[in-house]
Parts: sequence; structure tokens; C-alpha cells
Amino acid sequence: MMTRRQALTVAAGAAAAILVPAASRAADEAVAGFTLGKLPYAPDALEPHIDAETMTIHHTKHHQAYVTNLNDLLKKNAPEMLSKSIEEVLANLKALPEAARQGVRNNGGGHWNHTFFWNVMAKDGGAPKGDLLKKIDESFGTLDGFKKAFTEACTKRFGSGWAWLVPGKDKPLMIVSTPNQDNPQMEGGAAPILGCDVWEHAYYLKYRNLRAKYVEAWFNVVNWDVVAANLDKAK
Ligand code: MN3
Repeated sequence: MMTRRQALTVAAGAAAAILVPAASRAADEAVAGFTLGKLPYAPDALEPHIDAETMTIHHTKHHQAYVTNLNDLLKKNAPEMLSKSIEEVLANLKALPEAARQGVRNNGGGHWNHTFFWNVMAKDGGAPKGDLLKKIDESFGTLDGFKKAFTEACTKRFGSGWAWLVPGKDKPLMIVSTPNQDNPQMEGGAAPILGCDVWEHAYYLKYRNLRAKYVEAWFNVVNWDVVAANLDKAK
């Protein structure tokens, strides 16, 4: 479904732009800002592991709210940032007015994290193989050893946050966890190659308080080809 913002952007590029009152266009569309991307699959594609209702609310309400709030904060506090990439915004939080910094961190982080999250999931995500599997084995013993350690990072995260798989220092890969909508690269760390959203909004409708059950099911929809591609990019 096209949002009003997208509709106006399309209209602005066509002759139909003249039908949009100039005043509202100037106020709303001076800079388009960030937009909610489409899911790379249908909302019910990850059933039964991730139910369609959770997916729809998570994408169209939660993720959309991060995008809307991010745009509002930047419009008020740093409009020049609206034309940057989300990576550039998150790498330059210190350049923002202090009053907006935490909000941009939360909502900009939310936008980056969720865009990443949708793309590391798929209906038939397969299994890790090749160099990725080798690095998982070297780092965690076995794939099951990795799943156990990753699940522990998910369940031990107190409150809301994320668990991530990132390139390591002593070993090829390591697991880290971040609170809220932070991610490992915000503090100058490595870009993650896999991440799991452990906010209650990601699982509560289907799994209630059972976060470990959600993570167990989530492993069935990890898109291992994308994780392998992320690892290649990190090299
Ligand atoms: Mn979420």
C-alpha cells in the first residue's frame, strides 16, 4: 500500500503535482526523508514460525513509527540529515543537537535494525554452509552450539533489545547483545551479519512470555544465504 508520503513523492515527479496544493506540499515534502521499505515476502510467508498478524503490526506499525519519528526529529533538529543514508545518520549522532540525539538513536536505530531484520529472514532459509558454516564451527563448536549461545544472548537480554552475530576478534564470529534499538556498529563496532529482535512486540501475540520458544522457531526462518552475503561484505 502506498503511503501518503510516497504518493506525494510520485505525484511530485509527474504533471499531477499541480493537483497537490502548493502550501501542503511545501510543508510536507520539502525533503522526503526516510521511507518504510516493503517486506521482501508476504506478511504470512514465515508462518507458522512468525505469524502474519505479528509481522503486519511489526512492519506497518512499529517500523513505520520509527521512520515517522526519525523524520520528525530530523526535520526539527537537523534537516540536512534527511538526505543522508541511515548509516550516515547513525554514524554522526554526536553531530546532532543534544535534545534530538537519543531520539534519533532510538528511532534511526529502529529503522536500520528492522530493515536488516526483515532481510535476514525467509520462508525457506536453508542452512549455513561453506565458509559461514566453517566460521560458525570454529567459533561455537557446532551449529547447535551457536544456536544455544545465541538463544542464551536473546533470553538474557533484560527488557527490550537485540542479539547479533558479528565478525569476532579472537574467533571468526561472536555474539553480542544490545539494549533498545542500539546495534553493534553504533559504537564503531563491526556491522552485524545476523540479528534477532527480542522486543516483546516481535513475539508476544504468538509466544506470549516464552522468548526462548520464539527464538527456537525463528531459527527456522533465518535466511542463511543473506547471512553468508553479509559475512562476505564484512571481509
Ligand atoms: Mn521490533
